[in-house]
Amino acid sequence: MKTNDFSSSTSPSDRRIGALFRHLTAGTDADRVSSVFASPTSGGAGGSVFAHLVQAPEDAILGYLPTFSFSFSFSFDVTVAYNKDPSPIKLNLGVGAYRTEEGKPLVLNVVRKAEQQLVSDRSRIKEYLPIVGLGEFNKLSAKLILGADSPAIRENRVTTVECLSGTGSLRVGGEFLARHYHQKTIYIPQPTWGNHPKIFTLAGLFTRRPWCCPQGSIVLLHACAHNPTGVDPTLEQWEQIRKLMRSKGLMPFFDSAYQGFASGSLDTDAKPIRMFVADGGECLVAQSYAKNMGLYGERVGALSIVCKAADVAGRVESQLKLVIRPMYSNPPIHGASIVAVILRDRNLFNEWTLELKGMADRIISMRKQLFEALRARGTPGDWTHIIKQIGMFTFTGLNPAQVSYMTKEYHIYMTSDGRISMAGLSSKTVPHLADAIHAVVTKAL
Ligand code: KET
Repeated sequence: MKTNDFSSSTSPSDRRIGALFRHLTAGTDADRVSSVFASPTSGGAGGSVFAHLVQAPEDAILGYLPTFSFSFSFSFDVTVAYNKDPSPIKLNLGVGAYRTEEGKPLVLNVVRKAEQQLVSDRSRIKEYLPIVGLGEFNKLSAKLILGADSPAIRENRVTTVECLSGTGSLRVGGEFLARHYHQKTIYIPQPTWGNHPKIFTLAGLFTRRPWCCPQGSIVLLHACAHNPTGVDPTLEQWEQIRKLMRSKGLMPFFDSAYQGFASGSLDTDAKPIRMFVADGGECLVAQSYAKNMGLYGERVGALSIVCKAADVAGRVESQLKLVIRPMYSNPPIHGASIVAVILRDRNLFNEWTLELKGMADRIISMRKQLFEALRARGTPGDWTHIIKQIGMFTFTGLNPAQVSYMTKEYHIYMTSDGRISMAGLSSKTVPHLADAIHAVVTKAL
């Protein structure tokens, strides 16, 4: 039988291959079919069909690629540069990931304990989770962010789906809104986390800065520990924001990536969200366990949509499934199981809150130490924002030229907007950072 002679076969699979062959060769003469080496996708001498692609820029945070646009313009990958830098005093303050006093990544004790429990339980299986993820994790996550006594939970008005950490929760929520909400524009803070505009644009929404939000628009709010500024509204200001937003029929979409990291208390950091839920209105909340449980690489998060009625919440969930299923089918099981073990067990939960407070306190102590170190050096300028700002980051006010100078001369790596991760500092490295800041601000760059 010739290669293209499957049709004469009686075997069903040969007949299917024959049909496929006829489709592929329709409109193509036999000579061209035989000269496969002339084809652009074959392994022949021709160039790649992707040859026209330009090198895409690295991500500003995860790729650490600050692009400096001053007197001489160059860009480089800070991770690569940091890793290549042989200097013993090099310091990476780029990504918002917690480090110990020794500069090491931290796996929480409670996480280790929960993982022990999980691996020793032989009844655990690796079947697919439902499209909405682990049910118990979803319930516990809603309670964690909205409060155990939340009327919205009691009245079954909340739908929660497990998503791929904070980013995945924002992406799923964004696409849900793009498909079903009457307004297609989301107003995002300026400045904000660099990934926000990209996530929402790809989800199908238009992104704008919040100069003037028309009636009914979606507004993205950092629930606490605003990234990158570290400046949060007071509760009184949140109340004004709530009243204003509700009066204009705006839809709040909270990004909660740092619950517990701002104040050290999970409940305190959730207060702004709970104020909005308490008024009986609707909102979306994207939760991440990357920072507060140190589960960065496990990609554990949740999207909750608070609705006005239980039947609406049920229909919302059915539509969320239609967003998720073709995107990644269903979420991973391991990280969500770790979170569920910790949230369901009173002892583990209490231990977690202590460890979380420990991380938050260490960051606050770094703020004080850096502030004192600059004061001791008589560094020009008002540096009180270092102790006033909240959460993982300090928005130093250093410009890209100053950041570049600190990288070149002091081996200190950070994003080009002058954001430093306080969680990457330690008592040992504070003097080095203070020396660098002092040098750079007295140099008039
Ligand atoms: N929201 C905010 C405000 C945020 O800072 C991050 C991560 C996320 C969501 C997403 O986190 P996830 O890991 O998807 O749960 N920010 C740090 C890491 C990153 O850029 O991915 C950062 O700013 O360094």
